[in-house]
Amino acid sequence: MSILNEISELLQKGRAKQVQQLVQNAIDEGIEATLILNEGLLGGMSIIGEKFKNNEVFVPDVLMAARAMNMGSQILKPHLAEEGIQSKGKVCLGTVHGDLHDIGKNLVKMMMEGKGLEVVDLGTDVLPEKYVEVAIKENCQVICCSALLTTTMEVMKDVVKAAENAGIRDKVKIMVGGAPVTEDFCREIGADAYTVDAASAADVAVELCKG
Ligand code: B1M
Repeated sequence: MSILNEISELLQKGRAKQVQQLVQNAIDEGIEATLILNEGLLGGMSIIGEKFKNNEVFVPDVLMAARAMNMGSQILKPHLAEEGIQSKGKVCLGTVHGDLHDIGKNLVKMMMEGKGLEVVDLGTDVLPEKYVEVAIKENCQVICCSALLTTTMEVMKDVVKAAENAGIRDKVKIMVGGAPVTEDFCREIGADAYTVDAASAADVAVELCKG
């Protein structure tokens, strides 16, 4: 079995320490960090997601896999980031109100920091007004919202409205993403940008900060 398959298998079993060790071994073998992320960690996470959907595994299994995912990506962090670069802008980022999924949001943060952006992490379950309050206080150029549930993605509309009500809509860009979110949805709610993954979110945020 290849080391990337092994990482995926161990992640599915929630063996966080072994995942961490194997990620380190893969780096030492010279395997690219993005490949380890996409094929090892995210590969395993997507299999767990399918099993969760089919009731083959349950919440505790998913939580253990999520912990392994987070610990594995911590090892990758310095390898994904271009260190020591000047700030290219400032954004605030959070998972919307009612939603506790944070793995994708954490990856977006990691990629954005890697591109030289300052990221104010608001965590999960973030109220629309909180994004706006922090964007004003911290002088953020972009508000970034993540959602994983079809029910909570609707909160993104309220974030756009909250920015309009606070009179900052022309000064701050709003980016949206997460598994159920689409380009059409982004347009429909009046947000500025949607990206399908964390790496392109970081590229687009850098561009938006330039503007
Ligand atoms: Co939940 N969950 N979950 N879950 N969970 C999903 C999302 C689900 C699809 C599973 C399923 O049924 N197949 C389903 C949603 C169904 C729907 O809405 N249509 C679901 C459900 C139903 C639930 C609960 C309601 C289950 C329950 O309690 N009955 C509950 C809700 C809790 C809540 O939030 N209020 C729940 C709970 C949980 C756990 C706590 C057990 C755990 C979360 C742990 C954690 O995050 N710390 C969990 C997990 C792990 C999942 C799955 C298995 C994996 C999600 C994940 O982390 N993926 C998920 C199934 C799946 O996705 N296959 C599922 C990996 C992550 C890297 O991907 O977040 O999509 P993702 O991020 C991607 C892109 O989307 C993008 O970048 C990342 C990759 O590059 N991206 C952005 C993300 N944010 C972005 C922002 C951007 C741009 C790109 O710009 C700002």
